[in-house]
Amino acid sequence: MGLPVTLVFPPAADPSLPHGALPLLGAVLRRGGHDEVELRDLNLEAFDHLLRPEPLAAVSDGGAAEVVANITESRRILRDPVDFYDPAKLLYAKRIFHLAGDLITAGQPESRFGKYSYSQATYDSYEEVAHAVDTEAGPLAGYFRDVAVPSLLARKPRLIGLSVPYFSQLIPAFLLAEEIRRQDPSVHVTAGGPVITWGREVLTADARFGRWLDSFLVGEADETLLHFADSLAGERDPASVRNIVRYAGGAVLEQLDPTYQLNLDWLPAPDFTMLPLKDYFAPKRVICMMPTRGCYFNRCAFCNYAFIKIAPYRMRSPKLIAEDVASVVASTGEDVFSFEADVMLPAHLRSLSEALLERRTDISWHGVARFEKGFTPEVFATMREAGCVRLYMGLESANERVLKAMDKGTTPQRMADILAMCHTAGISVEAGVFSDFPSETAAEAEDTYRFVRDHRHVIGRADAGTFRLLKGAPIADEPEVYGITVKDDPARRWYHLDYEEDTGVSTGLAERIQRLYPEVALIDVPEDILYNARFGPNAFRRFFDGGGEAADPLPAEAKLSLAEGVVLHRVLVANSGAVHFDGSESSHAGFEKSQLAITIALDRHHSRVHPLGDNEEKVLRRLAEGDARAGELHSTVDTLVAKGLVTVQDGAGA
Ligand code: B12
Ligand code: SF4
Repeated sequence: MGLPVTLVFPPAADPSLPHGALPLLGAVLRRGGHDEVELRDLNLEAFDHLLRPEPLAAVSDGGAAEVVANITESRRILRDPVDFYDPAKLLYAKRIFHLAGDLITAGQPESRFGKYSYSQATYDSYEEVAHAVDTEAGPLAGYFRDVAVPSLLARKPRLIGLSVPYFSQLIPAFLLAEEIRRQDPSVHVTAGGPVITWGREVLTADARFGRWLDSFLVGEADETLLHFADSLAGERDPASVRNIVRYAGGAVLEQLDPTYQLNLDWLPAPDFTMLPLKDYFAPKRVICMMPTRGCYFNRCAFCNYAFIKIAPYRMRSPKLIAEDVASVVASTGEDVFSFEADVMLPAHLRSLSEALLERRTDISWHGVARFEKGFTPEVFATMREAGCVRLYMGLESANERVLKAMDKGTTPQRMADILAMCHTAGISVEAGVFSDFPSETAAEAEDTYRFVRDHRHVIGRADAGTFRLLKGAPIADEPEVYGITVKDDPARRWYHLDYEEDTGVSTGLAERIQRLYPEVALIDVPEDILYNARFGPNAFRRFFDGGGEAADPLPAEAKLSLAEGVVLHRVLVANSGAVHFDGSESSHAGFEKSQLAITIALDRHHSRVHPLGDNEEKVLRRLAEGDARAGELHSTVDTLVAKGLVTVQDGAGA
């Protein structure tokens, strides 16, 4: 019996996979005697509800006919076990999906509904959050009011817990809480997750946040949420619940315990059957589990990763992880996993692999590691044998001085060696890279660009971004060491900090690296994992690379047009992973100001994404607007014809 609890994952995040927190917290609560726990992925439900022909047609002014006409087919492709693996179809469906997200928020410049984006509002104070909730409700307002909240409340939960790992969920979480309060003020609303933990100072400084929340939990909350549910059920003294902050009677009551850490072996296996797995927008769901928590290195100057500053690095016993995997496979039939922890030691990746091999789990998995000296070809071979198909590694920079300044604890040579080892073992690598670290020069950024370009055959995907100063990162705690002046009081900022820099330049490195991996604008990490699991390392690189044969130069009179199936898009990719098409850069001045802008040509028929240089873009835009002759345009036309983006019209020409 216990307490009727509903745990909610609010929009907006990736609707292709379940986040790991709810199935774990749900299993903990059930084991603790709260049988009536329900999990609701309102992110998935919102995508499913809003990105349909009817709601889209209602907001379309006719200019978006392609989106309305193709959304049903795109939804089908994303879930289809055959068509999903056809890159041309997947690209098309993803593009329509992104455009539909833009369309549903058309006319509301402050919001964009998409994976990892919703409101652009800042949220460093109660006033800012209240302003966003009052003025930027967008399409979620009606959806929460008429559909989501009535169905949440139908079960009469006494506790609703909001899970907030992504910033793109923050304003929607407050909007949702507002609506829950309006429809039933007696339900206790709590929240947790990395974003809530990062914001604890802002949240505790102002009792008015009690407008939305009755409480929130800080840090890892598996055991503490259970204790809190017990206390609401009258089975535990509320004063004994650790790491909870409560809003009561106009006051804020903190019960923080900075020494708290959980023994990971205490946890049950996550229960993914509590979510409607078949409804996600993917033919298979990547199952996220965290075998370790925290970071054993914990030094990188720029990093404030989730909870690494709160609790130390720990690993769950490999045998138990293998049992968890086996139980998820048996109960769901899923066989692609993501062991995406904050980071894992080479020795732990090896012991996890050995446990999986011993348990004979037949899965493919993605993991995360550092460019660490403990890696050897044997470790990678064991990992590959145990199903590892992909790793995320923070490369950040390939310049010795910048790496030292970041205290990254690795070298370009070690990176090159480890990339080669992964390649030999058959493991694809996604490399995180960012530019504009304070003091970085253009020449140093150039080293990184060359490194990535020259290792493109062993880097399957690059996650390129620009430096942002984050609260809690070592560089923010010792700014003078790095030649920066922090302009904000960190206690009054939720996450980002403004700063001034003595030296350093904006290098444009991230955009240039993005051009080496144009597919990143359309293909998200979970799809990349599924493709690697199915087709082997660097799957998208192999599909998208190529281009046509060298062609003879065209006569000046040749009449040209865009090849069939080619569309051009200005794409903005934010550090958060959000993607917007054809937007005006200035309209994203808020949270996403560090976005990269490139123009891509999407060639549906040959399933390719081409990045365009300035000249190529000019020529193609001109062709898209009407016909033109080769002689009128630049010499770039020959290259574009060779790439298959431009065709010479039949019967025309010299
Ligand atoms: C797995 C993972 C992914 C996976 C899957 C994501 C998913 N939808 O599930 C993948 C690889 C796809 C992914 C991608 C990205 N991710 Co990610 N990801 C993670 C990671 C490493 C683990 C998440 C997880 O499964 N945790 C396991 C659960 C059990 O832990 P948890 O969510 O923290 O939950 C615990 C507590 O927070 C709390 N809790 C959680 N919910 C609730 C609810 C209540 C009511 C309560 C009381 C408590 C509570 O209790 C739980 C148990 O202790 C986190 C880092 C982290 N340590 O959380 C980053 C993280 C969530 N990702 C992050 C980011 C930024 C990204 C990217 C957007 C990065 C990028 N720029 O590309 C990309 C998106 C890529 C793309 N373009 O597609 C950030 C999010 C913060 C932000 N800035 O918005 C995080 C926090 C990493 C970080 N920087 O610290 N990610
Ligand atoms: S960037 Fe990775 S290795 Fe460095 S401190 Fe953060 S989590 Fe640890």
